[in-house]
Amino acid sequence: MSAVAQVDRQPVAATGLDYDAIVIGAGMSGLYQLIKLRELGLKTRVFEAGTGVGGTWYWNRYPGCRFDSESYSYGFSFDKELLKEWSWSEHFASQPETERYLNLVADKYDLRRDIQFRARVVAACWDEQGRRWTVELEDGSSHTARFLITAIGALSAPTMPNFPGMADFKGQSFHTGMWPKQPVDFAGKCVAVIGTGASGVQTIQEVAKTAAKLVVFQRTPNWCAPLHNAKIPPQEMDEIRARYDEIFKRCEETFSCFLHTPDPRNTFDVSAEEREAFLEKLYGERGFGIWVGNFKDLLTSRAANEEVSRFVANKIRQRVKDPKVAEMLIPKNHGFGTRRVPLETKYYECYNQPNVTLVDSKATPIERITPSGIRTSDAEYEFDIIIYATGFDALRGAFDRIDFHGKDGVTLKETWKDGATSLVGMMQDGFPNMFMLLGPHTALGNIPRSIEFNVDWVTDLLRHAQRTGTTRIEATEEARAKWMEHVMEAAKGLLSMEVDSWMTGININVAGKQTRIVARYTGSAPTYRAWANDIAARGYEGVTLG
Ligand code: NA7
Repeated sequence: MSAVAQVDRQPVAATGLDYDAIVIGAGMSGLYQLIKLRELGLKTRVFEAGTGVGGTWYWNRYPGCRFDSESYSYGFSFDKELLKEWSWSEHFASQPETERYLNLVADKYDLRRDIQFRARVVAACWDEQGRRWTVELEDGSSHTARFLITAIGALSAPTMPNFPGMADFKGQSFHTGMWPKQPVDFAGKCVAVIGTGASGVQTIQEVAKTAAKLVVFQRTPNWCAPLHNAKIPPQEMDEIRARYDEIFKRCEETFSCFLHTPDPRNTFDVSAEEREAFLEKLYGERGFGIWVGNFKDLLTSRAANEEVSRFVANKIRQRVKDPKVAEMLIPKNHGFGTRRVPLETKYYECYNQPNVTLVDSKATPIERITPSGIRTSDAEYEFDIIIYATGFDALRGAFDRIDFHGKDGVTLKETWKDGATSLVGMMQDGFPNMFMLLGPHTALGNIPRSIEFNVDWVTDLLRHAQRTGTTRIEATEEARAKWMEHVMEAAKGLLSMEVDSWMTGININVAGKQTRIVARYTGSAPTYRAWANDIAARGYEGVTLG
């Protein structure tokens, strides 16, 4: 551990600044970045809005929240000792287990002494003359540092709908991404869930177990597929542990860093029988295989996509007893995999239960929240609890909630008024010495794999700055423009780009953000890493060091 990692307000010798580096957020990115900054001997402060570490796994404590990526492909890979010590109890770990895991990491590295909790950052301003950032917290305090690293998450700015009457509801209401710490009891209660994305699906299948009545308000059905979760007995965990090198090597090689990667064949390269058997096999396997391990043209060929969609639609028809309800659950306006595929455990069977009702909230829209429940265009419902599983202002939402002022006082909001841009998702010209972990246009996929890459890349750049006595680092406009050209090129021809989702920036809860955009990098993770590594290998070409 670094000897200079005090949490006091003694200025960093020679610079007069409070810290060498400020990190915003103590989720997986912030924790790992803190560990790496200590290795560089940088005096670092992490500001975290919550009262504990974990980020996504701290805030999303809604019932049923768990991984959709295999647990052993999701944890940190950098610490061999930790890999030996920690046992995952299930192939897809639940939120409480992941939160425990991240707390163990924080304990092991004694990270909390450099983290200030209940510290929401509201503004950050660059001072060109002093080559420093001043970060302002909600409590009015301000803190200076040479470098600013945002570890604020890609899906961390929850969005609420704007139905009239929301404040008048007399029961309890929650957003899945801001779930309270104290358990919520559904037994004997009438519960509404609004939204059927990945969070809604996980919530619904859990709440349906105990609620007296559950009404699901679905605006757009999603294509869901079975998770096939299972416990990991100790002996199997030992076997997994012995394969960690192989597991992480595989994640490094695949398109989105998952254990699954596209099958090299096209959908119609094989006979109808072979195709059916392959899809059947994928549907019976764990995790994202049916989405990211499917025929390689699934997400680019309309005919291929229709064929796989037909297969999954039939599965839904087989699983849901009432044919009318089954049809309501089958997406009609987008093909399989063109939006994030929620993975489920008996989700469709919930709709066979007498206590669960599905409402088509496109056909009969929610008109208002009443003091006792929800009024749609054709009915009035009474509820004890309303759950908003209405998603996030993805990728740039967390940036928009902080007032970033860069060079010449220009704000990040102004800079991104026609859509967010970046150099490899990590830097933006006009904002020197600011680095974004999981910023817009990073490769997402299996997120911790991207986090580790992003943190290592930023750490190497800061190490280079230390060696060369550099105190100012800024992406060039040309390098950023070239990367953005590549981002746009990579998205061409993808069926997902035609569909409304957070991946295309169509999130109708956020005023003024209904323009179709390419929100994330859609090329492969290896291509993404090669691009970023190439910048470093060329002595940080495209980055001005001064
Ligand atoms: P998503 O996937 O964005 O889903 C949000 C859901 O909420 C979706 O079904 C929306 O319907 C629905 N929604 C949003 N606003 C409204 C209003 N105003 N009225 C009715 N329904 C609404 O968010 P999640 O939290 O489930 O998942 C986000 C990511 O987190 C996920 O991709 C994983 O990577 C983890 P719509 O489809 O827009 O019609």
